[in-house]
Amino acid sequence: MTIASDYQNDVADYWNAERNPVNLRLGEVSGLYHHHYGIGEVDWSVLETSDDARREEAVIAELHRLENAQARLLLSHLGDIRPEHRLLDAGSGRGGTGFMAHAAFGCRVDGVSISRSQVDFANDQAAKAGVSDRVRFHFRNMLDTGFESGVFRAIWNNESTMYVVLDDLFAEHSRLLEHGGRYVTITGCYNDVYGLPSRAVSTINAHYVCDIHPRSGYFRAMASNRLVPVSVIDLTSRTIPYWELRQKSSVATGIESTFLDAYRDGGFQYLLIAADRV
Ligand code: GPP
Ligand code: MG
Repeated sequence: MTIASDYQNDVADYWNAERNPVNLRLGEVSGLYHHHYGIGEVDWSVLETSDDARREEAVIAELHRLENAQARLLLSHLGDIRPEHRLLDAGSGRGGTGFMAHAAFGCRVDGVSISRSQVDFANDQAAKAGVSDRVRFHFRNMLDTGFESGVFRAIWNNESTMYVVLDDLFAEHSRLLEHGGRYVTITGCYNDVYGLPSRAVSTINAHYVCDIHPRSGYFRAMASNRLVPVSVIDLTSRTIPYWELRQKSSVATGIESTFLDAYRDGGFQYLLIAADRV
């Protein structure tokens, strides 16, 4: 059974209905549709374009460029990936990171999502790009994928860990990864050195029907599941410019100031964690 709880059903309902211009308009720029945020310096000159329609287009292209940069950074931490390796995108959305992985490494990529609309959308994109034999999306649960043990060289979660219990997730990843394989996540987490999460974190949880984990929860669950961190990068300062531009854009959704407040007060962090399966 792919959807195993009322909560997962609520999550699937959200993503089956989701049509935010901030995702669809950005996706139309290059045909890569992402469900994650961006990193890197903003080219603020996009706001100076005098023609309204052209300015809007330039801002959207700039946000898309920053989201691509985020996915590229994640992929650069997967290690030495060769065409014979297999990769898994856990919580694959409309497929953006998976298509970039296939383009970068030439290997087979599988993605799983509990949203049927997302799976269908991503498989349509694969067909359009003529890569359906190498990039496949499945209506499956990342906690119980049904794939054979030890077949993946690398697995990632690009902003999808906040929908699951980390111990359950990492137990499944640990089963699926070959010995010496690599796991990478980019995620938002609350800084539990300060104690419990702020109201901003609760607002983000309510907005996306998710449950943001404390930072320490990642390392605890990895240690329990044979995943040894090899890189931890705090991307908070590198994602703030993306949110500042997004806030000024026509595709803002209303959650922008909440992210900016949460990141600026130090209670919430945008992290990349890479770990080896030992
Ligand atoms: C959504 O991406 C990402 C999440 C719901 C995960 C939450 C991430 C955190 C860092 C807390 P999206 O591209 O669908 O969102 P939006 O529609 O806001 O662009
Ligand atoms: Mg988005």
